[in-house]
Amino acid sequence: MTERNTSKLSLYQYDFCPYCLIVRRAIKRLGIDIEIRDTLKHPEYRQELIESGGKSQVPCLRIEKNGSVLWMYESTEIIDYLNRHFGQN
Ligand SMILES: N[C@@H](CCC(=O)N[C@@H](CS)C(=O)NCC(=O)O)C(=O)O
Repeated sequence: MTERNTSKLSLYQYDFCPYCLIVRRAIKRLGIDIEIRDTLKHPEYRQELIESGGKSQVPCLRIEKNGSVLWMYESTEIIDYLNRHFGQN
């Protein structure tokens, strides 16, 4: 089922990361609104990513669902997730 509520998603990333760019392009193509958290411009986001996600690697999609949080690393996995949840099918 197509879902439009993205309020529980945020993307940890930074501008000059090529893997982040392809995720940002997928977000744009899908026309969804996801909070972007730049880990270079905002060291507190990087710290949060390391402490809660487990590593500083970007992109990472933070998914908050039913009170629990999932930290999804890997651009291909993130794009698959977004296509599954927000793509038209
Ligand atoms: N296989 C990963 C590669 C991601 C990756 O290599 N990201 C780099 C930035 S382009 C990174 O996070 N390096 C470690 C760091 O910045 O702490 C993916 O497709 O998402």
